[in-house]
Amino acid sequence: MVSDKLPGQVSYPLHNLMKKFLPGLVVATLATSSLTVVADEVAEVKITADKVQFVFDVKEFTVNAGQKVKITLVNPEDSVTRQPHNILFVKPGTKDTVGMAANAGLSDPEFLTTKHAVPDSDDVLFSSMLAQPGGEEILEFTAPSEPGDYPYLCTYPGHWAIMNGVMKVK
Ligand SMILES: [Cu+2]
Repeated sequence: MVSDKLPGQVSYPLHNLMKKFLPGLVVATLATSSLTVVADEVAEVKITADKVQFVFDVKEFTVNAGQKVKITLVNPEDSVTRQPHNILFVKPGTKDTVGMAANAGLSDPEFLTTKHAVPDSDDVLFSSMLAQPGGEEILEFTAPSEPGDYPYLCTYPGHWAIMNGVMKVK
């Protein structure tokens, strides 16, 4: 009679333990892969700049109020325009104001270098650094507690008018 277990064979106590906890594990896995966003889950959003036009591929996304958000801004390696891009999240209704401030920023010699094309404005809530072609920038923040439509835009001068979108906070 062979009493030794084969390598990898599960002993009975462990097997029972697995049976006891497995249903719970399955439920947890389903919950995290569900499309329903859970408040304490990080909303990861990848936003890619178009290679030819000054537009983002994501025009709109929704998060919960107070949710942690991680934005990955991608500037494609094979960008045709070879322009840098950033991403700013601004207060509801202030996209144009911030965009105009960005255009005006060109008179500041540091605007496109150390300031990463981010205008000095109280309407700017969160901003990334400039991503060069072939690069990416990560921007992490906590979504506002106030529900609403929060515009996002690239403030590299001349881009914002069409290079924008809306983060819906519900
Ligand atoms: Cu841009």
